[in-house]
Amino acid sequence: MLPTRRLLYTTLALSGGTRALKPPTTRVRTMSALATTNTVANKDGAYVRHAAKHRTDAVEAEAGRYHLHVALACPWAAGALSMLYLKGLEDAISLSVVHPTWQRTRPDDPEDQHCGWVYRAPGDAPLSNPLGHGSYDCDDALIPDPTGAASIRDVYAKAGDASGPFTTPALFDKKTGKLVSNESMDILKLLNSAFDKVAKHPERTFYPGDLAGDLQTLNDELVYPNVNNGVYRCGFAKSQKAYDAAVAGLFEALEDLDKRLASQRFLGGDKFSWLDLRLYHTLVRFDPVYVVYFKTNVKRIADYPNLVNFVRDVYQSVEPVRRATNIKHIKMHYYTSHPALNTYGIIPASMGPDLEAEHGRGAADGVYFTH
Ligand SMILES: N[C@@H](CCC(=O)N[C@@H](CS)C(=O)NCC(=O)O)C(=O)O
Repeated sequence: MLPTRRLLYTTLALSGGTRALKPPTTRVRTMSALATTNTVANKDGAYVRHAAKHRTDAVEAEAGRYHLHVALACPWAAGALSMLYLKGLEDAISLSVVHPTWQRTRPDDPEDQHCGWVYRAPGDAPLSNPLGHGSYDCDDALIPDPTGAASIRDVYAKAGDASGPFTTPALFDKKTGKLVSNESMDILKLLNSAFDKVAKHPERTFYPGDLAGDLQTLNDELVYPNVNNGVYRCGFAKSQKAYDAAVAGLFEALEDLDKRLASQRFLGGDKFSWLDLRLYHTLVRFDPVYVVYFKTNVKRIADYPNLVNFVRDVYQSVEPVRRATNIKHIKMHYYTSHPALNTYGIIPASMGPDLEAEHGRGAADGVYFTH
């Protein structure tokens, strides 16, 4: 049987349609050749995340050599940025922050429809969504790329990767001109210990050795597949069946995590680890964005007493993580960057739970493991 769209065009052509009614084959081909992370689904309509192409577990701990490209909206990048702040690496690793609203990255080429992260400076003219709707300002959180790159795609292209996906976080080596890693799990680990010679907080670790196996297992079996990536599997599902499976897994995992966090302050006990960081950055986006945008509406995080207070506790007790949390960028990105999901780029009102409210889980001091 013919696919629906092809059938529609064929029917119009048979009924006296003109050349203008031909399927837009060139445009479709161009878009699929340069995939974004959310355009890929398997034959059952389930969202499939691209594996990161640039990986490493080794760097030279040289101050001033590396640069981190970040989207504050992106949970993976905000995690990496949190780690950079937690370790006190602001003076050793330079940083740039993209505009939250995806744009055409080759606006002068009508054949090239790729949309992705672009750089703008605070005070530049506001941007519209990729269809031209809305007006999204350039605020003080933006940090343009120091080399003048216009987009993350340009950064990758300069480093020899012209095909993407052009994702954040991306750790770039200024000395070799190469992308060191665009996998947040690698970047977290590298920032945690590989730069200790140039870090202000070499004594802090977020990978406690005695809990390594337990945290990794909890991540691999529950937190990453069902929660961190689970919200994306809900939001970018292309079939009801795929969505149903993702949303069931997500809420089973949230029930489980809420129970765990009833008897312990953090996932590894009374101190804050990398896995708490990963969980936090999904949960803090959940009510302001995912409940609406990714249809994760069985419950809100505000309905889980331990999860909502865990988020508040991290926000209030772990100041570097709070510094990497920007709810305005988070909302602006998701609601304005995918015209197929939100044509007019309207940003809903709620900012999510009050992150400053009392959480009753513990004091701000003593939350860090030490090496
Ligand atoms: N495996 C990557 C995934 C990163 C990722 O998916 N980033 C998204 C933003 S949340 C992105 O930059 N997407 C741009 C695109 O797909 O073009 C990681 O965890 O670092």
